[in-house]
Amino acid sequence: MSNRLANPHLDTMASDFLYHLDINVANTQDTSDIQQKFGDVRVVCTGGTASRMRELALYMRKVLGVSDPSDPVDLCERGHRYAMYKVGPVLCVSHGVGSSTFSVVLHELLKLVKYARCQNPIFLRIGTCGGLGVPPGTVVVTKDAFNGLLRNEHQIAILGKLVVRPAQFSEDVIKNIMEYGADPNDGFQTISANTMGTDCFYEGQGRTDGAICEYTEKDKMDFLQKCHDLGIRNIEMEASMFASVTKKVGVKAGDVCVTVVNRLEGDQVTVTMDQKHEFEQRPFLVVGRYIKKLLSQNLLK
Ligand code: R2B
Repeated sequence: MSNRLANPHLDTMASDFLYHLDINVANTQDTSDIQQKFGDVRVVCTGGTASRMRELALYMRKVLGVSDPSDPVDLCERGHRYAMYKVGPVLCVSHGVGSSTFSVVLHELLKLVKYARCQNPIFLRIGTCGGLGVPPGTVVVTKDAFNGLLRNEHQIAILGKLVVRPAQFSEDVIKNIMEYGADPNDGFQTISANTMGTDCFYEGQGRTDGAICEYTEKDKMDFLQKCHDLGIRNIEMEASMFASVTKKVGVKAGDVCVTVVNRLEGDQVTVTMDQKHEFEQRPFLVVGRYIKKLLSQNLLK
């Protein structure tokens, strides 16, 4: 990551309040306080809920051999929007549901690591998703991110115009996660495949069980088959935004999600909460091994 983001206006700001994180960069010319607090961060892990990110923080303590009996501290508690935990060089941050809530915290996190002068930090999303032709519990490491129009890009309205940006994740992050994170003895499959990120959980993902539906079951199945033919094996709500923003600013990133339903067999998520919880540990395992290798072998370049 270069020490500049894709925004020349930032260079003219004397201070910068990262509002949703409740972090004040009081002097952008002298960020030594931010550097002291966050300068050692090498990996930023993001995921939907605050409780899952707290659990991930506890898990990362084990992975990194950090012995700390105290309760993890939410560094953004006063912001009341997102939760952030720090375990040595790893940040675990919640992002809510979907691209819109995620993009808010992503912009602020990218500015945070810039002000903190972090060295080539890697951004990861650890999430849940619907699967496409794979059994529930499968972990999918995203290759290309498609939007709801089945294009390998992200679209965003800016100043009244549609701006289209490419949405691919870093090839070496994908390769390293597959090589060091996946283990055939895990008892579940970890695959690398394309992901569709939509702006809506119901109609946007072709579900027939939302409050509105104006298509038939056959229309839905034709669409899902088309997705499958494009190599899409999971559907969530963040991948195309996440891939495009990180690509635009030159930060390496990866998306690792566990499927909770096979959409070729139904729309409703019917796994029990215990099963869902067990599934949610799977990306922890994969990403935990990857991060351990990354930090020990200094793959962060
Ligand atoms: C997967 O799970 C959430 C919706 O239930 C959403 O964040 C996603 O992409």
